[in-house]
Amino acid sequence: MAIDTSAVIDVTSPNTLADPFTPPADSSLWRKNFLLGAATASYQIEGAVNEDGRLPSIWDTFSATPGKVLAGDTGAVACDHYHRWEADIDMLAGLGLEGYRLSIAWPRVMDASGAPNRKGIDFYKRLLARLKEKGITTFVTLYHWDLPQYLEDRGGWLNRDTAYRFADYADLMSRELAGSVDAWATLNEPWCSAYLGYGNGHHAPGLADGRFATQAMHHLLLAHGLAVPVLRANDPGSQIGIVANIGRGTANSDSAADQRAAHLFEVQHNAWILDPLLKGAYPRDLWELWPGTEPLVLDGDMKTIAAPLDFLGINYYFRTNVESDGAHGFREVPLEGVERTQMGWEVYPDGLRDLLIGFKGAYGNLPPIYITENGMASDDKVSDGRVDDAQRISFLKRHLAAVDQAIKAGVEVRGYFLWSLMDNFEWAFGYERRFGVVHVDYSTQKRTVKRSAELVSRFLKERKAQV
Ligand code: IFM
Repeated sequence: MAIDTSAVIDVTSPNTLADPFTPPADSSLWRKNFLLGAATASYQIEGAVNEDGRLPSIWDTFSATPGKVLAGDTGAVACDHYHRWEADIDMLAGLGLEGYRLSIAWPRVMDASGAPNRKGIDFYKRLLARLKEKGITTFVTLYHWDLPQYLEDRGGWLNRDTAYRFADYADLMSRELAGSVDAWATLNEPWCSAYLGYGNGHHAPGLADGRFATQAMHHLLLAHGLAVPVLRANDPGSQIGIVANIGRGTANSDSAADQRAAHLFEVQHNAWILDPLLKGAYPRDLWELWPGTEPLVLDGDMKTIAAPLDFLGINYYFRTNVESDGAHGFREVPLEGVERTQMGWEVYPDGLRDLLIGFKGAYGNLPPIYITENGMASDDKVSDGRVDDAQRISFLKRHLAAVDQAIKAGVEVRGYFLWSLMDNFEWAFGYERRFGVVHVDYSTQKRTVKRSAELVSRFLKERKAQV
C-alpha cells in the first residue's frame, strides 16, 4: 500500500511547519460523524483511594509493594480527579473534544457482599450528567484493571467465580447508569490483565506463571461474555463492546522461521483475544507457543464469550520486530535507528493500518471499530506556560493518517480517542511517563494544555464550523 508521506513531518523542526496537525482535505477525519475524543482510566487519574467508602484494589496493594512501581509511586492522589472532575470536564469540553472514554472503579461502587456503595455510584452519575450536559459522547469501561482486593484474596481472575461477580457488577452499574452511557466496554485490554498481571507479574496482582495467564484470560473473557447480555437488557439504547490492545509483529528476516515467529507474536497478542470473541475458539497456534497451558474451559463458555458485539475498541501503540527463538517461539530484535517514544516504544503508524486491514480479512464478522486508545509518552516540560510536544503532534497526525488509510481500504472505523486526556499514573512506570495532551504538575495539580491538544482542538472547531 502506498504511504501518504505528506503525513510525516520533521519532528526536529516542527515550528517550520505552518500546520503540523490538520489532516488533508480528503481525510475521513473531516467527516463530522467520525468521533474524536480522549480517554482516561479510574486508577490512573482519580486518587481519593480511601474516600466515600472506596475499598482497596489490587493496584493499591501492588503499588504499595516496594520495587513494583518506579519511584514507589502509587495512585493514592494521581490527578486528584475525584475532587477536580468538574474543572476537568470543562477543560475537555473547552477543547471541543466530542467523546470521553472513562472507566469505573469497581471497588468504589460495590462492597464485598455485592451491595452498592451509593456515594461511589453518585460520583459517576454526576460525572456522566455533566458530560451529557456538555454534549459529549460517553464511553464507559467497566474494568480498567482495578480489581477489588477482596476478589483477588479469593483468587482474582484465577477463580471462575470472579467472572460471575463481574456480571453482577455490570448489572448494578448498567441499571444505575442506563441512559447516560453511549457505549459500554466490558474490559480494557484483557491481554494486559492476564499476561502482565498473571503471566509475568509486571502488573498487579504480580503473579508469574504461563498457566495462570491463560486461565486468567479465560475467566476475563467469560466475564465479558456474561456481562454482554446483562448490559444489553439493562441499557438497550447503548452500544456494547470490549477494548483490546493489539500489537504488530514484524519478522527480522525473510526466513520461514522468522516469518513464523512474527505470526506467533501476533497470535499471542491479538488472536488470543480476538479469536475467542469473534470465532468462538482459541487459536490452536497458541498452544504450540505455550505448550501445556490450555485453560479449563467448561461447556458453553466459548459460545458465551462470542456474544455479538456492537463495536470493538482497539488500542494501538507500537510494533515489535522479532525472530525465531530457535524452538517454538519468538524473541525481540530491537531495530536500530528508528524513532521511539519516552516508553522506548517504536513509532510505527503503518502497524495500525496493517492490523486493521488484516482483521477485516481475518474476521468476516468484524464489528465497527473505535480506536479507543492511541498516543505516546514524552518527557514534556512546561516552559513560559506552554508545552511544545512536537513529537506527539507528529505521532498523532501519522496515526490518524493510518486510520484514514484503513477506512479507505474498507475498514469501518467510527472514531478515535487520544490516550490520554491528561498525564497520569502510568502503572508500573508511575508518574514519570507523560501520555497526556494536557500536562499535570503533580505538586500543584495545575493542568496546562499542551500544543497537541491546542491543535486537535483547533481542527475540531474548524470541522464543526464547516457546512
Ligand atoms: O496507560 C495505559 C492504559 O491504561 C492502557 N493502555 C496503554 C496505556 C499506555 O501504556
